[in-house]
Amino acid sequence: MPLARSLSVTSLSGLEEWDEEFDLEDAVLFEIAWEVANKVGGIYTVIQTKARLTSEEWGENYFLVGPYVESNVRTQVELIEPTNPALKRTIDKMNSSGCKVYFGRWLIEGSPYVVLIDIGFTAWSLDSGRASCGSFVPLVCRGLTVRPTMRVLFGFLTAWLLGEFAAQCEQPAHIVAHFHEWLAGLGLMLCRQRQLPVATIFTTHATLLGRYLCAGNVDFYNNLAEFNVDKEAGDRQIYHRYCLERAAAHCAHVFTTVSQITAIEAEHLLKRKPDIVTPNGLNVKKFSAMHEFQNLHAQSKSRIQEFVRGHFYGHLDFNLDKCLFLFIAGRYEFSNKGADIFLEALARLNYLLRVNHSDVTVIAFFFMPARTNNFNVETLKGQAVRKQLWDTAQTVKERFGKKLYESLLVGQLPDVSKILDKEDFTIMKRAIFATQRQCQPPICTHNMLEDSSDPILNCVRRIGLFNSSADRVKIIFHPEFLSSTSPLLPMDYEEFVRGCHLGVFPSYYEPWGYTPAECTVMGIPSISTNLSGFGCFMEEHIADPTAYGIYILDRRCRGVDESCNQLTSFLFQFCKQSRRQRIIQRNRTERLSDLLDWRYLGRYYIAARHMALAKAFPDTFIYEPQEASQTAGFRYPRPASVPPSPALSRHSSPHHSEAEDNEDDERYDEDLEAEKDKVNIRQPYTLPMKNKSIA
Ligand code: G6P
Ligand code: 1S3
Repeated sequence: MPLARSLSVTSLSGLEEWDEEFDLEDAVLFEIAWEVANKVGGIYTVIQTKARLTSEEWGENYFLVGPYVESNVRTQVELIEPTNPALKRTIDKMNSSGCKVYFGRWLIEGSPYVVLIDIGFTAWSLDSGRASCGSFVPLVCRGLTVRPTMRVLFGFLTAWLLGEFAAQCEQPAHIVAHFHEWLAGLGLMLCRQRQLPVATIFTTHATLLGRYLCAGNVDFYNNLAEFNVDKEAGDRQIYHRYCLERAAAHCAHVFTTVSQITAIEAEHLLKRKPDIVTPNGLNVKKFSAMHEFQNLHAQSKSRIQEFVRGHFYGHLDFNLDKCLFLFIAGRYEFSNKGADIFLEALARLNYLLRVNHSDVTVIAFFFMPARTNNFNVETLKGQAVRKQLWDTAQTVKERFGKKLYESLLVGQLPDVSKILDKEDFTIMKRAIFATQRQCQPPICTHNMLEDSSDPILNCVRRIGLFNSSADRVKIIFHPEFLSSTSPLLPMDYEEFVRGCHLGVFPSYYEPWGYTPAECTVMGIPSISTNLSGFGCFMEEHIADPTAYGIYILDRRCRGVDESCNQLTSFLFQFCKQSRRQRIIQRNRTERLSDLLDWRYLGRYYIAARHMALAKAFPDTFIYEPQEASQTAGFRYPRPASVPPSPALSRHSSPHHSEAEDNEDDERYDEDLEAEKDKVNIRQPYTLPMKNKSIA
């Protein structure tokens, strides 16, 4: 389905003005990123989740451009012949000049077309003199196969692709090229330098310098205006990459970032204020019944409980039914992602739970990939012991069942004192003996290559949380992303998140932060910060975020110790909730998912494209600035019933019945739905592009 735009035509001779919508068949959208069909981090999620909506909007005229990675293509892409004649000619021409460019459908929702460039082959081809793309690729790339050169080549080849495509179009085409992150930035710069007829957009998902400065213990946000950016980049040996990023931001017709906080950062570090903020959305799955996601929580939780039974074998002296599962996940940037203050807050929480004689046990999972040489023996043994106990129980149960059956057959009730014989007891005793263990349950599930310098392990050593019986807070560090094929914890990430009680993401540097957003759409409460794009976005759109299970930690105006105390207090309050309060809170969290759906957030991308078209083709398109303000957001009101906090909740009041609570919630639900309909939050947003009046 091609893009529709409204054509507003005014005759100079005084003829009537009319508006007409027609198919804009000559407009083509290319979205270019290193993470197209290539999972590295969050940009993959942006592109993958947005694909359905963008495909619906641009239909056959939407192409994603990324690097060809054979292992990814084998599992995710169906290679086909290019459907667009101009693109087919472009790819043929590039291939006959020594490149390897593939075309296919990415097998994700929306099945978008992908153009994948084999950078390695092109590098080899250049090196061996087989490629005839000399004018496109600088000499500096030849003979080099290091990673930065790959990215430089990627930029060159994308610019070549776009230039060739423009030349191959029979009619002058209106091309929009949306580049993500500095890795693709060189392509954008070349498009401008060669004056290609392309409307360019550059989105930065984090600034290179920002990430480096924050990781280096700098008081980043209070000194944003003070940094000597060139010097700082040079000192950190990222000068060339930083220049690419800064130049791409300046060359783009439209420059965007994923959040307001990164917009401020970009203004100071890249010296360009973004034209529009394009927040990240998700492809939200809706269940027909509210309780379905609650059931999924219960199912996944029981799988996590199984794992915990194995991991803590011999030390299962806590009540699993009163056990809360917390987790943090993401790129292993210890302080940027807030793993440092999370650990410190866990130590303080442990103290609070102990002195208050709480019967709650907290298990905090850390999923941050680090270098390992596989699972450790003790961890694997835990699951084997658990399985053996299960098998033993099944064997005894069968023997017991058989005796019971035989007794009933002869019309007698079994003699309960004899139904388990000596052999049964021997089997059971042997199984119990196997659960004895000399050491504490392990903190880390893997053998770490850099065990002695690992920041999480060192912090655990310092705070002394070693999974001992007395500790109310236990820690499990799984230095690898989850996978449903893992022999240890065979769950995928989504399944695991659903089974947890709280996601904890106290990041210091987090341009957006998909992890808390993913929790939200699954109805799992989370802690984020007012330094993360997600946290600020939620603060702006929700009257009382905490009531919805969106805890936003203040890391702007408080020192580290104060923030840590606030985090401890969030965690402690959470531990004091009853099961019923947690269920109510999860329902509320899940209601926020419309806000994070691309159907709502896609509008910012649309506005960015319109802006770029109007800047690149000013004779043809107009951008009306109110488009950006039309994107102004919806604000969730404070829930009708009080927040499910133990201190404030009416649930503890004897006068407030469960039926009253339910009524409150139903009334609130209806009001909220009516409010959402007013701003049309659930429908895909479409805003036709306007073109200039034609005489
Ligand atoms: C869901 C299920 C309930 C279950 C509850 C446990 O709501 O539908 O049957 O009791 O989860 O909640 P909890 O917060 O204790 O894991
Ligand atoms: C970046 O990935 P990261 O985890 O390195 O891009 C993500 C997608 O825009 C964003 O969510 C995240 O905050 C950034 O940090």
